[in-house]
Amino acid sequence: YRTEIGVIGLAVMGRSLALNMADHGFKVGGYNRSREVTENLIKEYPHENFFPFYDMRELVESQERPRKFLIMVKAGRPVDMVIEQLVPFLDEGDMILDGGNSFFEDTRRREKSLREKGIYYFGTGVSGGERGARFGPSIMPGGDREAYEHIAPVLEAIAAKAQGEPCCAYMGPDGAGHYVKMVHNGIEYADMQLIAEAYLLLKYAGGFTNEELADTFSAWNEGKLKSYLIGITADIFREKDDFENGELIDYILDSAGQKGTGRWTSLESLKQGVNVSMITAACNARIMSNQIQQRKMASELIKGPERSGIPDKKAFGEAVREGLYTAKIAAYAQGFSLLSHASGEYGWDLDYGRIAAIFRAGCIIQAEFLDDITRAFRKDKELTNLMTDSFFRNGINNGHESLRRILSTGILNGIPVPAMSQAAAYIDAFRGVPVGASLIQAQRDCFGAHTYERTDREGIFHHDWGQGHV
Ligand code: NBP
Repeated sequence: YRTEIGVIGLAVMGRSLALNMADHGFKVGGYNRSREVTENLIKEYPHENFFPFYDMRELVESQERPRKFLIMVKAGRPVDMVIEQLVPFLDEGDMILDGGNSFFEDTRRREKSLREKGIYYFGTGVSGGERGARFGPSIMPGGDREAYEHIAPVLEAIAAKAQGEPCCAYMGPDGAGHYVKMVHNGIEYADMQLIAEAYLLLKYAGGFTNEELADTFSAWNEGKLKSYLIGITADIFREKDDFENGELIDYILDSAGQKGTGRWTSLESLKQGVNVSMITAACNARIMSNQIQQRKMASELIKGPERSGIPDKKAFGEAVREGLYTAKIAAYAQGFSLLSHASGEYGWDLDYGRIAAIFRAGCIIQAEFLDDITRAFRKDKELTNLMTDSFFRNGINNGHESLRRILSTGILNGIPVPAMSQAAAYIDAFRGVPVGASLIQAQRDCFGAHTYERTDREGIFHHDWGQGHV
């Protein structure tokens, strides 16, 4: 036999992962539906450990047993098509890993149907984009616990390393890996939106120039906000434009794309009954950003407030930093409570400390902050919301006033700050202040006899409101 693992789908991600495995000494067979892709790959990136195949059966026959395949094709129907083509050539005990961004319900279905055929299926979240895949991504595999031992050596070898530990760990059965990847992406949406709002506040309320923004974000990247996203943001503000004077950021159309994993997280959270309002706000912010024509037209019709200047730029910058950090705690609290709820719902027994630990390198949300999350979950395995951990509780207690102050500045200046606003609303509802539900219960009982409970006595009550008929 010539190969130890086969990669099916050699576009950007499949190619990068295949070469990463080959670099680590694994003999990799590669197959792509269109043969030119494979031909170009061996021409551009020849590697002694990479073997091209143009026939799926030959790819299968080249491998030692149990065979292992990593499918890296477009999520959805293409994954089912590849499985249909591959499975007839496989034997019991062989393994298929789907490394794409598949929807976890699809993964649960595929895992179940392949398990009935004796084939192990791993829904494997991979984060870090092309560069991560090539030189060390964060990897979230879910599937059969025992069979995982067969794929662990290759996945852990190619994964990013944080303080020497691989950023890859067994997540749980069936869809657990893809679920964690989905929530990772949801958190990434919220994280990016919060940074964008900090940018808007500094620029339009604080009057920061691109150079000042770059310096501010660089300084932030030395402290508790230190992360991949803050680092690239600092560099983005310094990037000169190729065509015009000044920095590229000022020439990029104000309309953001999305591929759907943030939206999945949001839809799933409603199904689970978990509040991830900041992830939803981030999805909505992108949706609003896409309405370019309407925004242009409405800018002449709908008035905004006069902008007032900020007297002390330095103090404002500091408040934005604190507010951003506080909102970030709320975003992660939301993401991890969704994981916690889903773990119970689907019977996954997720290890949140471990999940935060594998996000520390390789992926887009990698940050110092994740060490604190791991510490919180290691300290208290029953922790249901990060905001109750003493470290994060202090963070919120110290930073909430800054968050409130910058939010008011934003709103008074007509700057949209939807994710930060949701952070404040989430923190306030969470800390137990009245949320208006008593009135809602009264209305429900009034128009629909839905009953209500009381604060002063046990039981279910219905009041004859006398005016409930519509
Ligand atoms: P794409 O998502 O662009 O998919 C292209 C690959 O899918 C090509 O190899 C293509 O073959 C193959 N393919 C398609 Br389309 N339909 C097929 C079919 N019916 N049968 C067989 N092969 C088929 O590739 P990518 O950007 O490398 O991403 C791969 C996966 O990784 C996706 O699920 C993506 O969401 C996920 N992901 C991407 C990133 C990223 O940064 N790009 C990060 C993390 C995860 P062809 O060459 O013959 O058309």
